[in-house]
Amino acid sequence: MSRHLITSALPYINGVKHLGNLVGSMLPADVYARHMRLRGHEVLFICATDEHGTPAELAAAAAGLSVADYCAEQHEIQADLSRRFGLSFDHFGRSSSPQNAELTGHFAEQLRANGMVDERVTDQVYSLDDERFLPDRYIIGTCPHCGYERANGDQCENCARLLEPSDLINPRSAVSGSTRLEVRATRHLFIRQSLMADRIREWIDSHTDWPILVTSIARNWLNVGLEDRSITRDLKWGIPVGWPGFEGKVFYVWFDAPIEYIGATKEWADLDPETRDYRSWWFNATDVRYTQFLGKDNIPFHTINFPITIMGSVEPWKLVDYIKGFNYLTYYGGKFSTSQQRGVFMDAAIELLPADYWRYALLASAPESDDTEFTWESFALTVNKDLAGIFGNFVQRTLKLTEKLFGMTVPDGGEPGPEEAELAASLDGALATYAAEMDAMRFRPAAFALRSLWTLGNQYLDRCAPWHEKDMARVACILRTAINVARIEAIVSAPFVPFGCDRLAATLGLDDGERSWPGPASDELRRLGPGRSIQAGDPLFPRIGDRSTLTAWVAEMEQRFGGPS
Ligand code: B3M
Ligand code: ZN
Repeated sequence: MSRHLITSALPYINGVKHLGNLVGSMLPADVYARHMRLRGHEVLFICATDEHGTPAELAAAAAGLSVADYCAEQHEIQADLSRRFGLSFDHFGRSSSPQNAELTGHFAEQLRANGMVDERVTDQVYSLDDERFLPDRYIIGTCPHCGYERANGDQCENCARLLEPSDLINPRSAVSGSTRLEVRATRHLFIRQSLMADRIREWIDSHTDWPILVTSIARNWLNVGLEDRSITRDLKWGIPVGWPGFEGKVFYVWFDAPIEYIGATKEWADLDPETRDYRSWWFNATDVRYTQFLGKDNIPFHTINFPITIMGSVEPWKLVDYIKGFNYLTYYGGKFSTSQQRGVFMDAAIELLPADYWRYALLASAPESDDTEFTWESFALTVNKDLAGIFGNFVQRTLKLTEKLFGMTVPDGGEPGPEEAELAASLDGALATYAAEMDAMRFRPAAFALRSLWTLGNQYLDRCAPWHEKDMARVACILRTAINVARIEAIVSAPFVPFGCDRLAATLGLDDGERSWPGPASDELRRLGPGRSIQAGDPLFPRIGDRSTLTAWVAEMEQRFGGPS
């Protein structure tokens, strides 16, 4: 047994996340956490809402709430959705917590003491009517290159040219539309990233097992050269810097957000200080293996910026051991878009269909080696073929026939023969393949391996055809064996489809001790012995539509959520 710290990228607070966010970090992290627990490891699975920054302020203003109230409300909404999707965080924290403020302050102090930060005065646009400095993105005006009237201060969305706010013609505030802007000098802290470039490169090179997606993005950034970056902002909402000369300034959201991985662990520990110690997971924690899950846009912050914070502290805080990065899930080839309401968001998804359907179907085509496309049709086909047609169907056939012939008990009779020996050997092989893919966090192949394992149950039933068998002792042996296959499936499928597996476990009357990772299949196939009572259950995974209505269902979903464009 070893200790595994697992974090998912922290979902930003400004609204419900879409399926791309879910499959790109939180969901695979959950499947891995559940798998590692199942294999008997000690797991701490941490996530939190990322609550600082201008987008939170603007979303709060749009909602007519104070930022604190807005964040509190949105945190609850996201926490509730996480639960409904079965995300088994040990703690779902908030980057606005006092714990994170304290740790962020600590890291900043350490960086300063070690000569890693300095102070610089920069010119920035101040809006007199908004009474605030405006980040480049919140200054809009006419593009000097193409004449587009809503170009942002950092880039023109129309011609894609990079801009400085001073390039804009007729600049105005994106917050209020005010044109009363002026340039003011303001003091900020800069982290001297260039000092760490060689160490970061060495550290990345030392991780030869990391996905190419992760190392290639990190190396691109290193090759361009690390610039010193400001880690403070002139905002009201955020973690106050609190140093003389920095009154009214807060840390930049991307400085404190990754520190919240540690902050959230401390939040968790503070809930039960007698038994929990956050430092045992983070400080001098050489016995801990730390794995991060994140989308590709977050890779630079996790391979460069956050490690620089850690290394620059010159304290033995834990660096990540393995980064599982994901490409994008696209919606009919395009981007999921919150503003255009294109694509599927977690709240709508969970109203529509059970969490297990999303969990399995999304991971079965996880964007691991490339971007992948979500379409309603392929989603429904995956659910209907794999979950309903293979796993659910096997369980249903087994239980129905058992009920009909023997009542709701595991039937007595017949010793296992060559068919059962062959089944056991196939199961051992399939379990080993599945476990290896899960250990390696290769989720698409893992889903494929799981489906192959499910198929073995169906093949066994088809081959033995208990419905044609005259010898009732033989029928009893077949159904008893099949019930035990269902038990194995209920155990090992739980990381993907936890809700269905809980229902199946209840149907089979399994207690927790009977839900641990299976040993050799020849033993496991005898675990639920004759006479034990089981319950009838509803179909585990009802199909989406039937053959005649599926096309109409797909059309309806495309109509409602946007479809091929
Ligand atoms: N909140 C993801 C995003 O909003 C960002 C991740 C933070 S991880 C420390 O794109
Ligand atoms: Zn332009």
